[in-house]
Amino acid sequence: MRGPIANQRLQQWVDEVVALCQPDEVYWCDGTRAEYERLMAQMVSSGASIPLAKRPDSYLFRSDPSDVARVEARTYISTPSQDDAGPTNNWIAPDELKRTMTGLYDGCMRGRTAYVIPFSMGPLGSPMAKIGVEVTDSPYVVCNMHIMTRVGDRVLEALGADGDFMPCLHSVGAPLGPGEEDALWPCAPMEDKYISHFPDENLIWSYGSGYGGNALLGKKCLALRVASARAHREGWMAEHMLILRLISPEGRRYHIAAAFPSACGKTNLAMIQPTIPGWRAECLGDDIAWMWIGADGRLWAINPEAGFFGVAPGTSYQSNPVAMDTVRANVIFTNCALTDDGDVWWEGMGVPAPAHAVDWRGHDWTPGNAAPAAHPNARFTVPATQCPGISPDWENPEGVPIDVFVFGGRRAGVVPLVTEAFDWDHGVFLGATASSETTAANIGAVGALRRDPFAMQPFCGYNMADYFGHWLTMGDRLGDKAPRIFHVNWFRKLANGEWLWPGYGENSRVLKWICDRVDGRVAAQETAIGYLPRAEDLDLNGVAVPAEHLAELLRVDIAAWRNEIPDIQRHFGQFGARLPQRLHDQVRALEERLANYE
Ligand code: OXD
Ligand code: MN
Repeated sequence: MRGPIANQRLQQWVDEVVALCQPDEVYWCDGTRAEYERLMAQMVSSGASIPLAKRPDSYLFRSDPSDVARVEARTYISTPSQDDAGPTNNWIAPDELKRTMTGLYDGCMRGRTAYVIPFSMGPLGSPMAKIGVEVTDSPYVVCNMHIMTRVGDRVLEALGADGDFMPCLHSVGAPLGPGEEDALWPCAPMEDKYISHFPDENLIWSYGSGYGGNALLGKKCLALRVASARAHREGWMAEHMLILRLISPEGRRYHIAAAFPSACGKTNLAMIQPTIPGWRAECLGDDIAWMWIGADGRLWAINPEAGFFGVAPGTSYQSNPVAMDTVRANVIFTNCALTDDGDVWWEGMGVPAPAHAVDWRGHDWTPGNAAPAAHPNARFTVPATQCPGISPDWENPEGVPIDVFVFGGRRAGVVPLVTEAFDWDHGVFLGATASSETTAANIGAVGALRRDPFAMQPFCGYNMADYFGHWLTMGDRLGDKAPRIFHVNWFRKLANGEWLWPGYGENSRVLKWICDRVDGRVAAQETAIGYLPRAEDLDLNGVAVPAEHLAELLRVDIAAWRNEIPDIQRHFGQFGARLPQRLHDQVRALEERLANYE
């Protein structure tokens, strides 16, 4: 046990948590490799973690079958007034939520150790970095936090005696009676799970789930939900965006921040290897961007995370060779299948299914089995430093200047391959109306269409209408230094289900058009929905895209777009008078343009 903590407020908060949760022991994490290995060894001996004979220093965990994804239905933004959480968030008044959760936390760590994890989101020393402290009773969470954030003594040193931190309380919600045997993946039933945010207090309380997005509180909870509310108050931005550097053959660097809903290929795009000769890419982040206006008036960005928590199924040497090389060793896998020779396997890995495996539930599995071997939301947790495509600037405390925003979603129809916004307000409209077919990253229906503004629907910690207003204000402040805004859709399909666009590395062809637009090197056609490339404007040398596919990818289907309007109005209608007038103006302008392009 360490001596007294210099930061009184931290010591006091930990004392309060310990008095409430009553763990058997309290352990302050130092963030060392030895600590990681010790905890992992304990989990191996309990059976919770399976070492992989075929992958050095790598482990497989199987979650409880009920605890496989984020639980949006049990996620709360608890502001004093419900209006401040807005119609897209679940809300319970802070007093009531704290009362309910205090009841659940009372004695919830009995039989367990409370781990205190001081962590930094953002490189220590960056003007943008924020310190959090997570108290958790899950050693799985500690090991994942080691990878996803910067953990330990160096954070306490940076915090000092009076530094500010965001308190993050997490329990799996499964106290142990004397002598009671632990579950391999302890968690609470769905109705007792709460993922709660008190944005006005920069406070997070999570109970009942061990799954990444619900339990690694630095990620979605702190770096998006609480940070977005804080960014609104303080005049910066916390976004669900990858950060990518593209380098032209001449050496010009373009920094792209791109927002896609969960499981829409964000990690693939973050690690893209351009197929166009001479173009290169470097990855700076795959999930979250924090951005602020620098002294030069431009928008600068850092990735607050230190690792990748990626979706495994579908990751292959075809879809994401860089990720495959990143996960060769030193990885925590969750809910993948286990092969008989001691490796992981998942659907879409690009190698034949093993003749026999143990599926994510721990059952025997053979090809032809109706259920998948890996859960569709199976994950890998891996340090960013292991990524062969990581940018030398990924930890630069000053960040990188953003040239371009890209929004996107998964739409089988209607939405073209790429569209450039007419101007900032139109770009905000594209972000605010972005939509996608739902995936397995959240528990719920898969394949239904939902509006997912800026890919922030599950992650915006305040009223989404005010968030739209914040984007408009940021554009006003950035003026002619504002990044240009584009919308992409890699997921167009023919009626027979065939993909229209090859995707993956070939997406660089769209990114090249975007970069050429930024520097005024290529033309575009003005359409009712924005600027689109003409077929000849895209560099398609070396890729076979049938002319009729290309025509469809770049077609603006006026009738289909008219059909979108009622849904956009319904979507905006939920915000009532709080929706900025400038977005109403955008709907009207779109209607008028659609009428003119009859
Ligand atoms: C994620 C998500 O885990 O968006 O990144 O769900
Ligand atoms: Mn995400």
